[in-house]
Amino acid sequence: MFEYAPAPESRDIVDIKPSYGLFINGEFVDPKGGEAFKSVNPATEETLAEIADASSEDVDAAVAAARRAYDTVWGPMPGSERAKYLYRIARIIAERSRELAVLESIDNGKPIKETRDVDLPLVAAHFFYNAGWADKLDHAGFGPTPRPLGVAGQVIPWNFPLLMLAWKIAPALACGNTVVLKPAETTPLTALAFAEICQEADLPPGVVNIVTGAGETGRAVVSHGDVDKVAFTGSTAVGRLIAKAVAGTGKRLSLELGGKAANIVFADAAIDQAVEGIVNGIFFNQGHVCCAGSRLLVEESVADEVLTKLKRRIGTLRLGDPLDKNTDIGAINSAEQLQRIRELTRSGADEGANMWTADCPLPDTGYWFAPTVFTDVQQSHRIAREEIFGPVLSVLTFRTPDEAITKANNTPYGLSAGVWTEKGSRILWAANQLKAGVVWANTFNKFDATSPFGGLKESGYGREGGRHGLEGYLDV
Ligand code: TXE
Repeated sequence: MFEYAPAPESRDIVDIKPSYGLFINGEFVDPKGGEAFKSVNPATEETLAEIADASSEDVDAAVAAARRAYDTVWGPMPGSERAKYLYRIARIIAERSRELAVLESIDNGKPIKETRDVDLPLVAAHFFYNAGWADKLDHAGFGPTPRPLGVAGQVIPWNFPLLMLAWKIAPALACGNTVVLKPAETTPLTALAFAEICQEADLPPGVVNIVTGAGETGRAVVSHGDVDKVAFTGSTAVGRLIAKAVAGTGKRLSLELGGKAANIVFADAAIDQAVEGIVNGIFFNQGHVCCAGSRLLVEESVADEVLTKLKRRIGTLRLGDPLDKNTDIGAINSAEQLQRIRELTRSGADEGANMWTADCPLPDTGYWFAPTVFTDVQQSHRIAREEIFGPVLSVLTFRTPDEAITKANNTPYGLSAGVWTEKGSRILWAANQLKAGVVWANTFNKFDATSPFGGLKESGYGREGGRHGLEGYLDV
């Protein structure tokens, strides 16, 4: 570990209330059953706030508010008017981004460096970008008279809480839909801050409704009879349940599920650059990333060099207080997720892979996991097949480009992949061979509001972001 002077971001700039209600029809209301759960800071295990636990009755009220707003205000509103609200929301997010970044880091455990430089700029960008579409839908080749779908029921995960909200809400509103969104139970605070932003922007009541709760609340949202479109990001297991619940109902569905991305390093790659990309690919956001480069496929002739440099680089990563601006690796989001990571990591060692862990002290309280690299990994090992969703890299080698592609595609998932090579022709060849929704070349984990993102195979279907992201919220 490096010695360094801590540079903590101020926690005082956020105002966390002791308890939060549900955001329905433009105001915060108590849940009908009076139930609540706690949101916990994963870096300290302190309770941050009591959060309302929405029952199916509360979800009914939220959907009714969304329907009313759709029928009377938002659906009939000209796109140019909707755009003004979205621009206003985008501007408020940009103005409050420091505060929102701190709140996200406290609730999620991710480093402030990431919430400040990645999450929040992208959140604002998605609102600005989609605001720009709202008045152009009739003239942009979507087909004759594009129309909104109605009420969208959206369920999101905890790894990028506010960014997943932006991916879902911004295009839905731009197209004229209204929304009932359920944030993940471990990270509700920035969605509730977003509800306040909707109030600040004078968004008409009912256009956005936020219902907090766990899987039961999510189930009530996606199976509600008056929801026209379901959008889900989360585990493949829950994605399957939702696909079954929606089957035969006529609802539109988009699913963004798990991944097990291959990050392929060819011998001719710029190795130092590739090492940075491998680190970013798997340790960004503690590896809580659906498109994380969790399988490193490295050409045998450079494997030793890559691994030596990689371990040296990992040794310089700073793990600790998410609010410290020097921190590279923050806290694992929950005790449950830490348990999952530990269990899968144990299986790697049990199945015969060689485990290396960075020599970095872990704080005494909170949920932490040191950066870990497995070598001698076989394709049949669970750590090569299952999504770990933590800072754990599985390394496999290959000898020929064909072998690299075969191994990369040997997974039920198909969300993303990376290719490191100085040969342009090989990049294009590999991009065509890889069964993945996104293929990065000489970079990894790059996101942009203008680009579509989404998976193949068990990683789901539908695209979010870019022009394609709007198609999921339009009918023609
Ligand atoms: O996900 P869940 P969990 C993967 C990752 C992780 C694993 C488990 O591998 O280790 O999933 O994480 C809501 N009907 N990903 O348990 O349960 C839930 O309340 C409707 C990958 O946290 O899928 C939350 O809001 N909704 C992933 C959301 O679904 C339901 C991101 C996601 O939780 C529901 C997260 C139900 N029956 C986890 N049950 C990615 N693709 O980025 C739960 N939910």
